[in-house]
Amino acid sequence: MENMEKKIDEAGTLESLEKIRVEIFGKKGMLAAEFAKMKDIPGPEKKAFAEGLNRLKAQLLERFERRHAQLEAEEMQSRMRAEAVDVSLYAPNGVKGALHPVKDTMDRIVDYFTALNFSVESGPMVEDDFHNFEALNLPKNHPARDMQDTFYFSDGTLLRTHTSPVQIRTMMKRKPPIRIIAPGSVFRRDYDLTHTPMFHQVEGLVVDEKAKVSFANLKWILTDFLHEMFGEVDIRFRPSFFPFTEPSAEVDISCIFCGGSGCRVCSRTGWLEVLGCGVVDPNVFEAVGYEDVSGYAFGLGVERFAMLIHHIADLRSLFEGDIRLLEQFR
Ligand code: 2U9
Repeated sequence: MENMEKKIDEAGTLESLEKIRVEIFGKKGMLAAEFAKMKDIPGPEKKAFAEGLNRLKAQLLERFERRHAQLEAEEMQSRMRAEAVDVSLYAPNGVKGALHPVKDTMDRIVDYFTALNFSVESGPMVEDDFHNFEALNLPKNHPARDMQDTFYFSDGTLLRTHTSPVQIRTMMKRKPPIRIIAPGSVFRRDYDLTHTPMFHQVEGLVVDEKAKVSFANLKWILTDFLHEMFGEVDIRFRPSFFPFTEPSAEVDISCIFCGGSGCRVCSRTGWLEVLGCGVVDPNVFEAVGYEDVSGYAFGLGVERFAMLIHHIADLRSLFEGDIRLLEQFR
């Protein structure tokens, strides 16, 4: 009996413990042989004999289970040691990844605005006429709605042509004040040197009580933003027109290639157009059921920013997936 306990305790592996289990508890094992002796025990002593054997069985079982748990834990430990990976090891010749310049630029833009307490919103890329056009004061006959410019599906839905429907959806589910940016992919039927059918925008929208939002606020934030993105450039706001803003402006920076003296990139003007913006048109607020508020909005193309920041000459190289482009951004 002591011999059996010792055997259990000394089993060095789960495999040898299993052999011992069969030896003790198996059909032809030591306990079965002891129980078989019952038939030769005289009647009055049978009960005590059986009790003694059952106690022994319980003791051995407990011993076995304890050892089994120990061995299982030890084997797990040694397997974990054997399979451990030291992530701090120096990796010679390791190939590092890099963010795509569009993603990197998008992150920098988003970081600027989130630091100023703007929240980041997103929405569907397949949109309907109301959210993409109607609510944005783009009337039924507006050229942007043309089949030539917009990808339509046969059921009348479309690929969003700007991220503005995200702002519409946000206003319709939330009350002012609103302070959001909407980064994302947009789609237009255009393909040439300076246009691709899919590109990325970041748009911003601020809405609050009338006294709290002005064109002056818009001018300040965009000026600060452009200095953050392009350094010490001159900035000018030019009057423009968008259906969803009134008044509207386009924003130029002094050419970062020639410093403003005129070169091929800026078409000898000394200026590069980088943003559109304006004060939100009252018709937009009417469409989403907002009253007594004022707001400003802006929009930019991320690819254009990426090309200017990283001096990339051809827009299409951003979409070719050539690893030699990415290797330059590690
Ligand atoms: C709502 C109200 C107003 C977003 C705006 C622009 C001006 C703009 C272009 C920049 C380059 C598009 O990617 S681009 O071609 N965008 O000039 N975007 S104001 O105005 C909004 C948006 C949503 C509810």
